[in-house]
Amino acid sequence: MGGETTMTERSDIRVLVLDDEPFILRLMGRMLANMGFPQVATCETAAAALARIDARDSTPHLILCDLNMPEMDGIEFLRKLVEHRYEGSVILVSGEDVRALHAAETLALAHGISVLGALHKPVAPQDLNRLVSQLSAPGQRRQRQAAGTTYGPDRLREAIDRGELVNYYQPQVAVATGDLVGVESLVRWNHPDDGMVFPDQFIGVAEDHGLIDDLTRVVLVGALAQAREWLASGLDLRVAVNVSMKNLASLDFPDFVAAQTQAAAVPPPNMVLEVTESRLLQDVRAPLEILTRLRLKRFGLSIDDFGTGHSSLTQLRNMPFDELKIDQSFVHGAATDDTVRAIYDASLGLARQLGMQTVAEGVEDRADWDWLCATGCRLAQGYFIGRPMPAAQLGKWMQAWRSRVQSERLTG
Ligand code: G
Ligand code: G
Ligand code: MN
Repeated sequence: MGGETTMTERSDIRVLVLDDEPFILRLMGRMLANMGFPQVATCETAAAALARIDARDSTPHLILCDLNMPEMDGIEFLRKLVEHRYEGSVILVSGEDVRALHAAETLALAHGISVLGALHKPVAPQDLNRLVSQLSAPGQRRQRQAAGTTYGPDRLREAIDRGELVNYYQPQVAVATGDLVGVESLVRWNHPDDGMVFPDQFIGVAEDHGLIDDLTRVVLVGALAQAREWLASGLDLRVAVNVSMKNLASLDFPDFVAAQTQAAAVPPPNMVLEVTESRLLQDVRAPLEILTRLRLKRFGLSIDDFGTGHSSLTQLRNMPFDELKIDQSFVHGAATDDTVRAIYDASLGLARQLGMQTVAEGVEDRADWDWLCATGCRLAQGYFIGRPMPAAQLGKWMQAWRSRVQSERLTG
């Protein structure tokens, strides 16, 4: 699996186009044929499409679906797809405005449907081609999700005690100069049998079974040791560590952080704690006390995933954060998507007015980077700059990044 679908694979794929306009059906049919799909069926109504889906030997692997249709519309059709146990992929095609199209895509994903993407009419062949090229990918996605629930708290407890958790570090750079300013620590589980396990598969388990305090302490101590090593080699970097709201229930947390930071001889402002609100806070007293004490000790406090509903305006009002991380969903594509841009602008403006430092997460391409340059966001983090990596790779990454900043003229 992986890579692009080949032409021979395309000939095996049954495609169904659903649209109430016969003209669109002819157009899309021709476009798909030109892309190497010989098996294209067309339907003018959702009911006819469902009949094909129910018939074993005509069930499509890919459906291109219009949204606005008389009788059953595309939204209702998506729900019916789940009822009819459709297991193939879907591409949404519509002349509706992009926010309606985006909402429909989000809905389809929430239904658990494998959505390759949404296309605005008139459809450009290269856009369609880009989406159908992902046809081999959904299997991989499902695999990663399916592995999600297999780790019990006992095994995780062992992993923490045996030192199987390792910190990866993702660079954060200054947009104006390209200089490396710091890193975010992202924990991985180096599982002896299963390989590298990602945190979305065990952080929840740790939070639900009283292991998150020990997990965070291991990550924090590791990050501090690494920060000390970097300092010793002449690299003055901020190190950010993710902290769960559940960590902010133990009142001795600030003393622990302060003692460890002092033992590692790392200046407190070099240690940044990133906080996301994982659920509604019933009692703010403990987190408020803990964060305020940390702030008074000069640690950095960053509000993570800002704007997602987990990190709210209320939190911003109440807690003494000095940095705001704009969530990746409001960064990537900000240059071209009006909605994303509006939320990005509002977040940046808010941070400025409150005198907070800003970090944009999810900088994935050159357009995102240029957008940050133009808007004056201070720090950037994302795949365009560097992926999370083991500490040992940072030196090599720095060299490569420096030469990219020059050769690609990334800074003004
Ligand atoms: O690392 P990834 O790149 O897959 O991170 C996925 C999620 O896991 C992110 O939301 C991140 O904040 C969270 N995460 C990563 N490392 C830690 C950690 O050490 N502690 C906590 N509480 N969350 C973490
Ligand atoms: O929730 P938190 O912000 O702590 O976690 C950051 C998450 O985002 C990690 O899972 C990290 O691997 C991921 N990440 C980092 N850079 C990018 C990026 O450019 N694009 C996307 N989609 N994810 C990213
Ligand atoms: Mn984070």
